[in-house]
Amino acid sequence: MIDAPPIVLTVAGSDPSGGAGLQADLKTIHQHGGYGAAVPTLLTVQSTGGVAGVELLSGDSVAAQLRCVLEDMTPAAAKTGALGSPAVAAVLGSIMEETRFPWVVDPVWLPSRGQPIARGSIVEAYKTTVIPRAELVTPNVEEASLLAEVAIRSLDDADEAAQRIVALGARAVLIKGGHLQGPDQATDLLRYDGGVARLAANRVVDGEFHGTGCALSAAIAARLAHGDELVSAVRGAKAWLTDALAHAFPVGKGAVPVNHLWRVDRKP
Ligand code: PXL
Repeated sequence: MIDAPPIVLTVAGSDPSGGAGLQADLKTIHQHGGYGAAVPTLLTVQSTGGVAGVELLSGDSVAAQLRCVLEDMTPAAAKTGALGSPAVAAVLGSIMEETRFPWVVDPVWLPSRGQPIARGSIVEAYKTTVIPRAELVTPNVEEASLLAEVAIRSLDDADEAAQRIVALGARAVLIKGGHLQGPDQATDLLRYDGGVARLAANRVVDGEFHGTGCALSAAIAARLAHGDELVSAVRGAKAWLTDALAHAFPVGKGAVPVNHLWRVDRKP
């Protein structure tokens, strides 16, 4: 027998077309040299054309899956994707409290195409349950704006929103993909440990892509699992995602998924 690679857990929804959700997370974790464990929270009916239906799992089901896996193995890091309901957010939040490894929380409730993938007061649930226990939260501008209750039109607004999300208890926040300095310039804003970093966003790669948020948060979790510091995990994951988008290929009639199998250049 050989030594196990770091275990990376994803708690997320299923995307049967393989571009987003836990399918994307598992491919990303594997590609980063981790062992992926995956707890589904919901099933989508989905193609590359978008989400056509959603079936949520209960809080009890997600809690039972998580407890069973966590009694057996200890992840080095975890990420969350779509949770689907305040009930799932609540059980996840209390289980996160019992763990000692870092959690990357990617807040997800609206896919770019198709139906919402959450019901009930999901924004409030994120704020009170999982965000306070997160190592890193990775909202896009719209999600950050709802979580922080701040209209975001500038990088200063984004920083205000990030500080409010940190005030909820998260250690760090990455606000992604804002075109806050004009259409040609995109900057991601990372607030952590009282500091702020403005990260040049991914070089714009032409195309309509699917699953970028899932791949980014899974890549960050995998890098944390390997022992990377937060800022270098974020920078490394962004660089990998840019290349994975530049080397994406169509698989269906709709949006093009991230090329999760793109090679990882990880400097330890
Ligand atoms: O990309 C966000 C996302 C996350 N998780 C699942 C999804 C989507 C978007 O469609 O379906 C399961």
